[in-house]
Amino acid sequence: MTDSSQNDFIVVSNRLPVDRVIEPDGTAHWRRSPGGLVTALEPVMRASEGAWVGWAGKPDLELEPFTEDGIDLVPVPLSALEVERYYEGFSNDTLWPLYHDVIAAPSYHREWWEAYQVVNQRFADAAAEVAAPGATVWVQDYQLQLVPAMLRAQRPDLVIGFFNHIPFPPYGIFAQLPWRRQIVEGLLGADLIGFQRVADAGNFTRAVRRLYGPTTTKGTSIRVPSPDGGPERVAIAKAFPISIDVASFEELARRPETIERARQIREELGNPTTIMLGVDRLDYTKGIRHRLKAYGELLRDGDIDVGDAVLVQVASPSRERVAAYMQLRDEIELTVGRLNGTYSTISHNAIAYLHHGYPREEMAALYLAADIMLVTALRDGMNLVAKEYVACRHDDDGVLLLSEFAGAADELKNALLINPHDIDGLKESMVKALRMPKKERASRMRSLRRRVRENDVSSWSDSFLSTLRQSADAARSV
Ligand code: GDG
Repeated sequence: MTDSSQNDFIVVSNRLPVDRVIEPDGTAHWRRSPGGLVTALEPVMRASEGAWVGWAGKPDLELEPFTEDGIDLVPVPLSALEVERYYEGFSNDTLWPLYHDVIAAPSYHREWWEAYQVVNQRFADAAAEVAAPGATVWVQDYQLQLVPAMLRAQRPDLVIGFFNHIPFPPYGIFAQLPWRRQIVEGLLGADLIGFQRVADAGNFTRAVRRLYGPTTTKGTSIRVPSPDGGPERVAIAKAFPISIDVASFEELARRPETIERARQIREELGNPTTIMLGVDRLDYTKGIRHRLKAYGELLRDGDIDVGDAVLVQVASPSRERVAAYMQLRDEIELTVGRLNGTYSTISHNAIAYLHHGYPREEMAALYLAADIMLVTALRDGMNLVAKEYVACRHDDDGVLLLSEFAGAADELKNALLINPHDIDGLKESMVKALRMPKKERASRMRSLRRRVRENDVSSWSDSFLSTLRQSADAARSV
């Protein structure tokens, strides 16, 4: 660990980019979690004495800062009650459903909001403590929306960026939040507030106008009043669509062992003509129920035969202590059981349902094996699965069905865009994908691949950080 007050670049996110692994002999060590964010930020971290501030993922664990794989990590402790109220409660049962168009009903509890404020202050304090004078701090996501203003209050010298990985809802929905004003004030502590889609940035600036008056915003610029009556600042709200480490997915998918594993998967599934694939955290925003409904009707109507086609659904376990997620799991597993009971044969299953997390290597093989990728989210900030599928298809084959409610639809226009609420439309697109001639598949996939290559995760972080520097310079020269 470097001198603890000397970090020039700091990332603050709910979770540190490492997981604690306990070996069978009881020894514990840390393993880097595979997310794209770490990959994108690693070069910046190394070039500028970087540090990462976040929770280590276990409640009631007090840890000193440590270095893992060359990254300085600053753990922020959370008690079991804070995990329940700040994380499972306010973040995942208030903000998550509210920001995803109230697909599930958000719960509003004052004690959750209390915990959210206390924990956000703790993250802000931890970042303020390790930041060198004039350092750049990049705060990530909806769990930490109060951190920018809390940080600015104690360290006005810092350059502060914020990126929201999930959608920002229209004001008519956002206005439900009893603490809507405090959340907007928290975000406005940043010099640059980044969103996935242009529409999200627009929703945010409209919320600012509703709360602060119509003259506070012009284009992407927002005039932020000073809390102590001092001079105004300017903050920028703008879209920066996130991406993946395209080259590393492609490299993985080109390995002979991945290609062989993809062949094996097809064989183990009984060599069907068509493999359809869904890969999602088991979350009600992902539209898994809508997908199953459409698939079930295609089986019922005889458009799909279990001897010819199979649906592989990876539903990785997620937020298993939140009631809405427990209920969703029950509903999905009931539906899968019914469909398999009705349509499977001794030799062929209608649906291969997998409630597991898999290593990246297996994911790449699944992407390569899948003839049709189903992304049917009801609302999704971006959806990286869609981009990973495209990155893996170096054979220029495979059809991507993509919900127009996922941020990825703004870029991946050559996918088959669908409205998951329109079950007949979804079925038609699935049949179209099943029958699509090879030539059309190849030309669509080539164009999708060009698009994904143009904006990978390092162009995303470079573009955010260079706009952040410009915004901060402009704000300081006012
Ligand atoms: C949020 C926003 C936005 C899933 N199962 C396994 C596995 N995954 C990986 C996927 C993908 C990631 O998890 C999921 O990313 P998504 O973008 O699809 O969705 P969220 O988790 O909801 O992410 C989203 C994202 O933040 C980034 O800004 O795009 O809109 O909701 O990378 O591959 N990975 C492995 N095994 C699994 O079983 N290895």
